[in-house]
Amino acid sequence: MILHDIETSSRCEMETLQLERLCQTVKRVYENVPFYRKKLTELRVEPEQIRSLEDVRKLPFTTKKDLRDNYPFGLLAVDLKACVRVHASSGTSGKPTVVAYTKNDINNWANIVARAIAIAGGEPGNVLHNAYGYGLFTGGLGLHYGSERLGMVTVPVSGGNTDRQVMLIEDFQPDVICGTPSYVLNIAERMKELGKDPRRTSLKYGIFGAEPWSEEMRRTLEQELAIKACDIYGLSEVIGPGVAIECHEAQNGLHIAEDHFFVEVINPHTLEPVADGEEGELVFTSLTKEAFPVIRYRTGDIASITREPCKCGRTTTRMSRVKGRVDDMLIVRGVNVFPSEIEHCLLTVSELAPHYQVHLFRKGTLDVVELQVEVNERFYQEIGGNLNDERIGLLEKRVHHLLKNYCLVSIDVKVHAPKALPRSEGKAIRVVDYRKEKATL
Ligand code: DLL
Repeated sequence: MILHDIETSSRCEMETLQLERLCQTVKRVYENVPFYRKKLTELRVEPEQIRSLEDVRKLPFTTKKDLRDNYPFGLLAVDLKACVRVHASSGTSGKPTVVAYTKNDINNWANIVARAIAIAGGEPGNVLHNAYGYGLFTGGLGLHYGSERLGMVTVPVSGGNTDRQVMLIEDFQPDVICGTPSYVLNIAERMKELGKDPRRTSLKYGIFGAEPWSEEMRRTLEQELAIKACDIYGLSEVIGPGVAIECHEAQNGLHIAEDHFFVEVINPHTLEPVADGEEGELVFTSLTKEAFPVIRYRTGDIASITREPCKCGRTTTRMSRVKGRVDDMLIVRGVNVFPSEIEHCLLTVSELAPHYQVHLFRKGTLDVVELQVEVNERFYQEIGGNLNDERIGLLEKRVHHLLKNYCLVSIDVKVHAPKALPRSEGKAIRVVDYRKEKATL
């Protein structure tokens, strides 16, 4: 369902709107945020010098470190009293990064997410089961307000308490489910444990994001739950969920809400733009935010973009699936590997379950990468629950070779019984790094 004319506007119309909003945003931060005023002054850039979209390249980048250095409210462009909400994203170390919203920001965000849900197949009057966590994380409340704005019956379940999720899906008959792909997979697994068939629920569409997931994981989720699954992307620094989403018609790239966010893709080393279709780091400039505008925010997320029209009729720029974060990338003996590439390989192996973690150890001076993965119930039964069966050793070798061919690195593989690995209730932890702990022993 196309909610707004801007989704099908010509490039010229979209770019005219973007330029007008970019100029307003630069003026806003120059006048109201000392951090940006100082950076622009150092670069000798005045807001009046921004006359075309290419001029965005005259502007400074903003990083997560800048947000931390100005914790909690140093980058606000309005008085805190003019805000009605704050969110934060949990940092891996130290303080979280904090963002704030005015009433208009919340209103715009609800419209952005309503449009996103409609792009992914939701319709007014549908029931939406929202299993994203409610709280400082933007997933729960972000989807919640968008769902209400679209006129859906919104079930604010939040993450966790999986048995209750199963019961509510059975009783409330939702059409759409939202959550991290890893958590929704756990809900499906729990349904089976409880003797229910996850393919026979009322669900038709899934809106999954907040963590990297692969095309194979999409296939698994679609098969397990008999739904159409679309990828939703966003980050709290830019607004939260809704920055981009796949359409259910094509499921081929995520439509960026370009009337609110200007996208660039850069080489993270040279900081120069890369060509359309080439992978690089996504950089966003907000175009309509009042409380917390961001200029050229370096997301750390790796993807590419295309401006080719989509078969759904929308003309907005699309981004590819996010392959991973620059800081989640493993460098194994000089070769770069993302956990999503490991996921891609292991989901093609019929004996394995889609539950895995990558562990990093140090043996002497060498870094060792070990993939922990579960076998599925069927294969476990076949080997009579005996992990010493010679077929396990052969399976580990086979997966090792598969990874070597696809990712070009040597990764040790350790196969476990079903349900041996931790399950997520939100963002899955795919990489556990034991190297620092070992070093301090
Ligand atoms: O994860 C916002 C969100 C909520 C997006 C619900 C989608 C659905 P943060 O907690 O600030 O915000 O984390 C943002 O999560 O920079 C990416 O690394 C990752 N991420 C988000 N969506 C996707 C996705 C929310 N679809 C960080 N695919 C981002 C891959 C994603 N990674």
